[in-house]
Amino acid sequence: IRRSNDFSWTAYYDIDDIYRFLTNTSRTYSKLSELIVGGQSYQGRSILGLRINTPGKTNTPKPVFFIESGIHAREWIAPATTTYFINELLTSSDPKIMSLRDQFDWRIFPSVNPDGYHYSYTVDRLWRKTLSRSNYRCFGADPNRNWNYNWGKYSSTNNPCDYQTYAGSRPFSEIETRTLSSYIQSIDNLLVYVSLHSYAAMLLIPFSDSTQHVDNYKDLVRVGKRSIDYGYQVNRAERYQGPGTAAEMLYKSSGCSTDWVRHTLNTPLVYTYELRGNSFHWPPSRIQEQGNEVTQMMLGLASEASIL
Ligand code: ING
Ligand code: ZN
Repeated sequence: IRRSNDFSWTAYYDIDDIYRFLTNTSRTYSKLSELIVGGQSYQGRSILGLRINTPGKTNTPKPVFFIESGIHAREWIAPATTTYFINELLTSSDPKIMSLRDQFDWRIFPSVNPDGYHYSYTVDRLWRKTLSRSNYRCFGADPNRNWNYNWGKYSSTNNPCDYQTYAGSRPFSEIETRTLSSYIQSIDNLLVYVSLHSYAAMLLIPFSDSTQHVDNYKDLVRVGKRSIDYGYQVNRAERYQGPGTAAEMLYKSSGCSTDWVRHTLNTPLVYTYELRGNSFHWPPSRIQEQGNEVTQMMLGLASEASIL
């Protein structure tokens, strides 16, 4: 049996260890947090997350701050920085962090594609997709092209053998996106939705397939800029670009989680962070550096969102 202090941020861990960290953390901090299930995977794993919803002074429900991380299997820095942030939220004695922690109902999912992550960890480092099988010789679909909004239009293929962006056989063909989306849909009071990817050092806003701006574009940009500012203070290295739509900053794409959330639930603050790096192999000795940066970016977002 492993103890919770076996987990660190100087190495990358396989999915069982990440989920064990969540389970152990929910026990260690049972007054502050609980283990939650956001959905299921093709191979039968539960998509685990942590809810941090400290008791408030009143009974009014707090706004929900949702973090979806690791939807792409090979982007290991995303789950690693997400567990780092969880640990910061629960252990920090910094009054600013504690205050922001207490202002939101946090739902944090470090790895929403657990099968793919395990496959990337053990078999094929650059695997991106899920592991679902049809009667076809190739397997897996891109879980960030599989959501039911403008499905299949841009940066998507209908070829199951495409290593990157096969959109799946139909919208929500993947059990991970289907179950996670219904979990998200069941949340009242969703204020912030964040999706973590790598790598580009960029902050993206909806919609990914359009250069047109959403009605609260100004708020999205102001809050996003604050988040980038907070992150920049940590290392004063590379400043994140943006915020802008994926269509403006990268390429048009559709079927992404963030677009579905924005369109279907009309969630005000929806962001995709492309974390830093120049490959998917960010050195384990430098996880903490980006962990700190992600922590500050989330706190910058939270501080600006809480006065919205
Ligand atoms: N990039 C994202 C991708 O899914 C993205 C970019 C994210 C586009 C969200 C649109 C919306 O292709 C990586 N690196 O995965
Ligand atoms: Zn990605």
